[in-house]
Order: sequence, then C-alpha cells, then structure tokens
Amino acid sequence: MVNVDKLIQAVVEGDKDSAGILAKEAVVSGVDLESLVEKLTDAMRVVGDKFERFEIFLPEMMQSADAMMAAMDVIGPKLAEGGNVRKKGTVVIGSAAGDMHEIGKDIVITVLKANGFEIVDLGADVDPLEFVTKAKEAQADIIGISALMTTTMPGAAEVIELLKENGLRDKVKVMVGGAPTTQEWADSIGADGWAENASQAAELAEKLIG
Ligand code: HCB
Repeated sequence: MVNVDKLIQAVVEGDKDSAGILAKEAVVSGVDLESLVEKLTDAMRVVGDKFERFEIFLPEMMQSADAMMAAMDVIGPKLAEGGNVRKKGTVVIGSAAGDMHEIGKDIVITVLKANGFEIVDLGADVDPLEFVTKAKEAQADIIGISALMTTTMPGAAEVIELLKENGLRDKVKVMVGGAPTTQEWADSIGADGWAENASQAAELAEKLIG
C-alpha cells in the first residue's frame, strides 16, 4: 500500500531523494495520478504559507521545490502516457514577466500534452511581446499565462493589450492561472478563461477551441 502522506511530507520537508522514491512507488501502485498531483500542489501551498509566516526561509522553499520537481520527474511522464494522439490545437505557454515559478506551468503542460495539445513552452519570465510573437509564429490557438505573484499578474494583462494592438485578439484565446489568480481577476483583464489546476486547464483549453 503506497503512502501518499509520506510523499506529501517529503515534499513539504524538501526531502528530494525520498520524494523521488515515494513517487516511483506511487506510480507503480497505480494511484490516480491527477489527484496525486493536486495533493502535491496543496502541499506546495502549505510550503508557501510557512514561508509567508517566516516558519521557513528561501533555502527551505527551494528544497521543497526540488522535491516537488523530483516527484514530477517520475509522475509527469506517466501522466502524459496514453494521451489523446489526435492534435486538438496549439498552446503557447509561459510564466509571466518577472516570474520564475515554473512548476505549475510544467504540470499544466504535461496534462495539456496528454490531452492532445501541441505545446510551445516559452519557459519562465516571459516578456509580454514574446508571448504575442511566438503565438503568431506558431499560429497558436491559445496563449497560457502562469502568474504566481501579485507583482507579475499585470504581465498577463499586457499580453492581452498587445494582442489587441497587433490585431490578433480575435485569433488567439488567452487562459490564465497560478495560485494568487482568480476568475474575477481573469475577467477583469479580459482573459478568455481561468483555471484553478491542470485538469481544469485542459478542460478549458478544449472549450476555448470549441
Ligand atoms: Co515562490 N513565492 N518566490 N518560489 N513560491 C510563492 C508564489 C508565494 C505565494 C509564497 C508566499 O509568500 N506565500 C510568494 C508570492 C507572494 C506574492 O505574490 N505576493 C513567493 C515569493 C515571494 C517568492 C520570491 C520573491 C521569494 C524571494 O526571493 N524572497 C521568489 C520570486 C522569484 C521570482 O519569481 N522572481 C520566489 C522563488 C521561489 C522558488 C525558486 C524557491 C520556488 C520556485 C521554483 C520553480 O518553480 N522552479 C518557489 C515556490 C516553489 C513557491 C511556492 C511555495 C509554490 C509554487 C508551486 O510550485 N506550486 C509558492 C506558494 C504558493 O503557490 N502558494 C511560493 C505548485 C504548483 C503545482 O501550483 O499554483 O503554481 P501552481 O499551479 C497550478 C495552478 O495554479 C494552475 O495549474 C497548476 C497545476 O495544478 N496553473 C495554471 C498554473 N499556471 C497556470 C496557467 C494556466 O494558463 C492555467 C492554469
């Protein structure tokens, strides 16, 4: 019987080696991987809350990020297996300007790929104009923007303004997400959709391409 609680604990405590081993056990045991990823995402929120309360500091938050990435290195490929092979559309995705957080974006990418989307991953700290240029080049259906900080959320609004300025707003849908974001904020900047997690992002992407 796999111990999901131990895996969560390893991520919260930043124990990268145990996280990798426990993730392998979880994958072999056949647990539902999407719900496992959601539990691990909640674990990262616990880490963030501890950081905010000064119970842990940047090095510990980095260790937890490493442990989460070690777990995702194992879980991600399995999650992507058996995905829908029929191409549904192209998504250009990245983290907003100034934002180095990538774990959530990478999970969204894995789930989108498993659901038949082609991905152009722009990485982290993406300039608003780059989103627009790359979306045009790739003839993308959707731009996905991940913002993990209140200070980087305005970058998403800039992408939408640039799409308008370049006459592309009606050609490319914009979906946004990231821990501090909300549906209300997404509506306020004129995004086409907001997703709370990776499974919702995949559902939303399908809806957006009709
Ligand atoms: Co970071 N950090 N961090 N951090 N960090 C946060 C985000 C805080 C909330 C922590 C806190 O104070 N409570 C905070 C931001 C506060 C704010 O906005 N006001 C913060 C801060 C302050 C900072 C630094 C400034 C710290 C410092 O240097 N003093 C610094 C900023 C660096 C920068 O970006 N310029 C920093 C650095 C780091 C690292 C490097 C240690 C590490 C990132 C490692 C990496 O990504 N390679 C890190 C981490 C890990 C976090 C927390 C703990 C977890 C983030 C994470 O990976 N979550 C985070 C706390 C939190 O989020 N509450 C904390 C797990 C993923 C799976 O969840 O929400 O990202 P997610 O993604 C979900 C979901 O949102 C959705 O689907 C995903 C999968 O389910 N989704 C989308 C995401 N993107 C989407 C896009 C779409 O289109 C659709 C859906």
